[in-house]
Amino acid sequence: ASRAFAAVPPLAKKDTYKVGFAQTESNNPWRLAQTASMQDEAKKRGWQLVYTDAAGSAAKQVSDVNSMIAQGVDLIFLAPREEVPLIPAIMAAKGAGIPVILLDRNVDQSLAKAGEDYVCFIGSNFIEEGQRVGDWLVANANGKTNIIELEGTTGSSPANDRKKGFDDVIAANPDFKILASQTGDFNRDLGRQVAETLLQAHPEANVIYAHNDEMAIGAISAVEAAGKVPGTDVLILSIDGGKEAVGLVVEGKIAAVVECNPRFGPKAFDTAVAYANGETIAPMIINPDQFYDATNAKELLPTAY
Ligand code: GYE
Repeated sequence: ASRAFAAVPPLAKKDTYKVGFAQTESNNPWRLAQTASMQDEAKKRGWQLVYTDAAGSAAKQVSDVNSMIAQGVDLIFLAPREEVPLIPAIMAAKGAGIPVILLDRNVDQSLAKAGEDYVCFIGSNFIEEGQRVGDWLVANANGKTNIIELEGTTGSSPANDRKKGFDDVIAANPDFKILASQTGDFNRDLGRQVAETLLQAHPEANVIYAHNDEMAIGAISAVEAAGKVPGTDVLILSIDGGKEAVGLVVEGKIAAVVECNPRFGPKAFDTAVAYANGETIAPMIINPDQFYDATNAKELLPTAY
């Protein structure tokens, strides 16, 4: 109830800051690239970075934020694992007078708001990422219309939005059918297991849409284990666009991948400084994302993270 009446705490102007970065997990190249980008930027500016890794637990991430509050950081960068469970952490920081900037994942907009409870969200447009994959499939399917969807972490904004963006495109194209959609928790091995089970249950499947590279790479193993050829029998589509996945596009095993840019450091720190300077901050700051398929993957591979 209090949130409707109090603004986001200000950030004092200082030469250097002590800021927190509450990471959600570090079990994939995307997370490692994001963390490296934040650490490099802190070092470059001479800011102190208090880094925590919630290891895939929203409960641990809440306590990580609470410990940053206790340490008296100036500002908290938070990559909220799920849309709802991190709300109390945002409100606790606000109550303690510490501004929060959300990085890469968003929170439930009916429970907390940019410009009111936290400064802003910086990240990709996940609905658009899903749409771009769907549009590519509709244009390039060549008769492959039977889809298995591997969803990201249940309750996370990228899983919710990548599903919505893609499913809406498919719903508008009645030739295409989503046979099954199940979570693989953004995880390579779980993605492989779920893809194996779903390929057995739906042998007519000829498209797998994975919400991230890790599950797409797991799905390649599942397709091969089923005696099928990725790229020929089953089109595999992904989001993240790390080096390994873009290399697999070059090899023809992944058909197309939308990049989700993990290089947050410069933008995140610039936004904190702009906030301290009293500039108006947009509620959503959207990172630009590349798109890779057979037409450009080889040329762009050196630029992938
Ligand atoms: O796609 C995934 C990671 O939140 C955008 O989380 C991020 C996603 C990214 O673990 O690989």
